[in-house]
Amino acid sequence: MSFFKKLKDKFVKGQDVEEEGKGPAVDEQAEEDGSVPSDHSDEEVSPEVSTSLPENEEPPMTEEPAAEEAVDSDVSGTEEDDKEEEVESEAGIHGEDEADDSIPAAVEGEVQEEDEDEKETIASKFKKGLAKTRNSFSSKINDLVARYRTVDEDFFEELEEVLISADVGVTTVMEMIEELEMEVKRRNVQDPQKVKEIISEKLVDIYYGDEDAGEVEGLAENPDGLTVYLFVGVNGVGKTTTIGKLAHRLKSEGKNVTLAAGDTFRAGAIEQLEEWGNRVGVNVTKHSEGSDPAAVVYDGIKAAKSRGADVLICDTAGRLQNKVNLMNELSKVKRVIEREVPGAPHEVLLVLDATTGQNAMSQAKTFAEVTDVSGIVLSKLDGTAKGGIVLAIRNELEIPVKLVGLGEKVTDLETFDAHAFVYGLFAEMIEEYEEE
Ligand SMILES: Nc1nc2c(ncn2[C@@H]2O[C@H](COP(=O)(O)OP(=O)(O)OP(=O)(O)O)[C@@H](O)[C@H]2O)c(=O)[nH]1
Ligand SMILES: [Mg+2]
Repeated sequence: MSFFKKLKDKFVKGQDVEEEGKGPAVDEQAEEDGSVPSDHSDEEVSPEVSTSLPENEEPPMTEEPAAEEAVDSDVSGTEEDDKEEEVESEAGIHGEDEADDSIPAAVEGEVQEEDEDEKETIASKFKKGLAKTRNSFSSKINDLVARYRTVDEDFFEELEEVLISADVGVTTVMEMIEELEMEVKRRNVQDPQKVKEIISEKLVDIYYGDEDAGEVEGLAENPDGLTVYLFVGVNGVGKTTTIGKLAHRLKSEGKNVTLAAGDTFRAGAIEQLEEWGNRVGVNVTKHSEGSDPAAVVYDGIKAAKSRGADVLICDTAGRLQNKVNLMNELSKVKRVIEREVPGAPHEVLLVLDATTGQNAMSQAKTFAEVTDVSGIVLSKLDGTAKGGIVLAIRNELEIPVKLVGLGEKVTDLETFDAHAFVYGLFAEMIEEYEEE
């Protein structure tokens, strides 16, 4: 069966195709959901990225933006007094019912509204989330195949450029072009139009590599007890937001979820996670700013166990003064988790911001050096025209992309599915596909 036909059968059947037309443009959508708790509205992410993990040990000790960032924090007054408490502190553990009851009506309404969207299919979410990439990538591909009569060397050279411009990554592109050339020869394809389909097929192959194709990799779980997920990544990439989204998703699957506010470093970070906790109605364990994250996580585990929680998700700081500090902090947190819950953490999820392109690749390499990363969360795929980074990450780092952020709404988090991804890239072509 043709590959487009396969994708069409899988993703288009039963789907309301016209919905694309009415779907809001990505930017409008972001504005519409501006209510997402965030401290980054005016923060520039990429320039900081390189300074946040310097190779040497010299801490640059740059600005700690406490003053600007903690604007809406009302906790600051009590922080000083709480600072001493550290490990034994129970102050951070909310009362059992507090979280669920304390959702303001407005917020609850918002989540309900978004539950409607949850009925969206995976296909339509990838399609919407990848609109920017698709618009740029597909039009380049279409333009390319329209200009060539036969598939020759120049064609492949231009295709190479198109793929690289989508951030697929040079190594991955080379590999892919080589395979494409072979495939085109093998199938004796002359018509550039037909190459589109082979390209889409190869994109999936590249993602899965030599492994059995088609397996969507979900998050690992603890079959007999508490599952612990640890989130890591530099500041501003979307850790806290993703934790909120994941908590919402797990909760709607019927799981009892609790969060630990392990980012005690950045001003306002604890409140941001709390806001998410309130919003999705899950418990948050916290200490005061500046306290020991390992102690927070320890208390989080205690709280999770005593509440009979199924999943504990731990937030961590994105910006420490240097790599050694980061390494020490993460390994301490991890040691506590390992000691308290055998077999945990079940996932160490590194969040990367898709809009930072190749910078995300170097962050991944750095984090892989300081801790065992079990999976990648690629956030903000909706915000880039260079969604090809997914393939580069998987192919060049050999770390699976487990989740992708496709927008700012609480429901805009999806398990990564390479087929749905490729469908998102070629949606119109696949929908219009008719077998000859
Ligand atoms: N468009 C879009 N925006 C996202 C997505 N995920 C996160 N964001 C936005 O990215 C910004 C930063 O997100 P945070 O969750 O605060 O990032 P963080 O990694 O926790 O940052 P630190 O706490 O400073 O380490 C926020 O404005 C989020 O709304 C996504 O998938 N799509
Ligand atoms: Mg955060």
